[in-house]
Amino acid sequence: MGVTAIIAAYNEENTIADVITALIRNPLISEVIVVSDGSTDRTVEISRTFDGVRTIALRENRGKGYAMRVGVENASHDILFFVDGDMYNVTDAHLDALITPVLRDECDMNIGVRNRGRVLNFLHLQMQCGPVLSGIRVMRREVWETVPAQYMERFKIEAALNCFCSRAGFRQQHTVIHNLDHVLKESKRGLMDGLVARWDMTSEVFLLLFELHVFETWRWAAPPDELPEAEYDLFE
Ligand SMILES: Nc1nc2c(ncn2[C@@H]2O[C@H](COP(=O)(O)OP(=O)(O)OP(=O)(O)O)[C@@H](O)[C@H]2O)c(=O)[nH]1
Ligand SMILES: [Mg+2]
Repeated sequence: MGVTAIIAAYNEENTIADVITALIRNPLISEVIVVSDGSTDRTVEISRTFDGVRTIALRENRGKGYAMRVGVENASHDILFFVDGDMYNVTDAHLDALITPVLRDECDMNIGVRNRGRVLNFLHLQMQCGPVLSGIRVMRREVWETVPAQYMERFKIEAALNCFCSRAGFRQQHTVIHNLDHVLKESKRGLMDGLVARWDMTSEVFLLLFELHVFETWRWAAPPDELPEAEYDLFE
């Protein structure tokens, strides 16, 4: 089974080339798709310089989950590997540790969790203190398809994947990844804009967790299940 790597990227001109380079040289990955979510920097230009990488340029910023959905619609393979565009120090060892458990059918979704030290890892993963929201994850297409369209939105998508993957009885695994770094919002956008973006992301996820795990049990009406068509340019 082939693996499609999908990078949903918003203004990642500083790191996207290194991420793409790591992905295209990995023999387990058959296809790389970059979905630029209305980026206003050189993300699309840089991505287009790589042979064999499909670059999808959404004309406006639609949010991470939406960009991932467009990536999946254009993916040729049934194992989907979502990768953040702001990582650095990505090695084959990282990629193999994430992909191999799904290829070997040891799980249906493998979530890459950045190492935070033994105590915090234990609290986070074994004691389940707080949701595992990492965007670096590999899954079978069937897992992706468990998520209703209205949750393929902005930063809701990771919490929604966790929830609907479990509800459908698919197997989730966590793999701790060492020495994989990423750029924080505050350094990408500046302190104030970064803090505002962090607040938006955190409150969105918190409200979604409330909705999925508390409110949904007694909600009287389901929201619409359709998202509007995306407008984009495809370069390959
Ligand atoms: N498609 C899309 N992707 C986004 C958007 N905002 C961020 N991303 C991407 O999502 C990934 C993670 O984004 P970050 O904002 O760094 O979020 P994070 O890494 O969870 O949080 P930090 O701890 O602040 O770094 C990167 O690949 C971003 O390019 C957006 O509006 N649309
Ligand atoms: Mg980041």
